[in-house]
Amino acid sequence: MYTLGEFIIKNKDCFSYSTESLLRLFSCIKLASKEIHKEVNKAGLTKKIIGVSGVKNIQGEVQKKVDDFANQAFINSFKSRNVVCGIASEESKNFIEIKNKKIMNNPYIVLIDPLDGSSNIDVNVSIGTIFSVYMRSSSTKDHLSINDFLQVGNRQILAGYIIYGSSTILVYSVGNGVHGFTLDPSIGTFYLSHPNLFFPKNGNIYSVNEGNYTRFSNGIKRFLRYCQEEKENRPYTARYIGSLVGDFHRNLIKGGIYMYPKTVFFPEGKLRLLYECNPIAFLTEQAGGKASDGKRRILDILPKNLHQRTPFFCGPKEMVEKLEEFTNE
Ligand code: AHM
Ligand code: MG
Repeated sequence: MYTLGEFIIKNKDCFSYSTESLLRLFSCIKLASKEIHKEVNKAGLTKKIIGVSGVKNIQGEVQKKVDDFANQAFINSFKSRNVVCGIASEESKNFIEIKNKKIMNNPYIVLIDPLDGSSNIDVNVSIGTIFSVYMRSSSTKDHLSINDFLQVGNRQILAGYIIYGSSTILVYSVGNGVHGFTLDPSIGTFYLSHPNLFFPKNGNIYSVNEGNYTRFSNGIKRFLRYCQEEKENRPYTARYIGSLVGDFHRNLIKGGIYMYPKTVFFPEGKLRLLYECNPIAFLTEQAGGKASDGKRRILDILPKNLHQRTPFFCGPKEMVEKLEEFTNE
């Protein structure tokens, strides 16, 4: 059984950039995720990460203590290792430039949703971290600019997530398939457990917050009726946790489509293009699937601002293409 580090070294030719940098990036990600794993697993016993922090984040949402804890864990971990020159987080208004001459020479920037689906922590349901890495677009001689972060998703060089569920699993891709590693908490090591993840054929799950049904467009409503029809391998089964990482992870393994369309409350969609949709879209495509805003490929959207939202649909190609037939009618 390979550890994550051994797997990276064995597959070093799959990453076009420096293997040492990739190992260092993962050293940051592993450390912060193990800190979160440790806190999440004793969440019922401590008030440290349960409940609200009293602060609102950039989206105007009340920040949970766990959001703040996870944000700090990742920022500290990335700041203290000489590997990224900038960080943008769903929980922070502006990007952070690491102003250390030596570090500014590093070409990598990271975008992160430190704790997605955090409202689930109070009820012991799976939550996750989502991350993606790009090369900065400006010269290492200059200060970072917003354009270093506003890149199209198809320029990601690394994307992944960590799910804190019945076990803690790290799933990533550098553009050469999708691989999952399960944490053995007794020794703090991630071992390869899910090599070459690929959406299975004949997926039959649909995941959407159906409480928003009356606010969906007619195209989405018709697609949902299609999912519920008794024909071929339908009706599909409905599964929705309300935790993107948890819903996506299940759909990737079992075969299903995830949907977060526009609603009256979220006229642009709820999920954030940079922190949530782009990395999940990258993994989706690497696993043989498709990710779309209903009309366009997610990975082709040029972001206009750091916290931009978008409608989001991802899953096995044939399911997303079927949905697009309805949304494009
Ligand atoms: P968050 O980033 O504030 O945690 O919100 C994102 C989460 C996703 O994990 C999940 O898929 C979605 O919001 C659920 O939204 P809803 O409760 O509206 O169904
Ligand atoms: Mg989120």
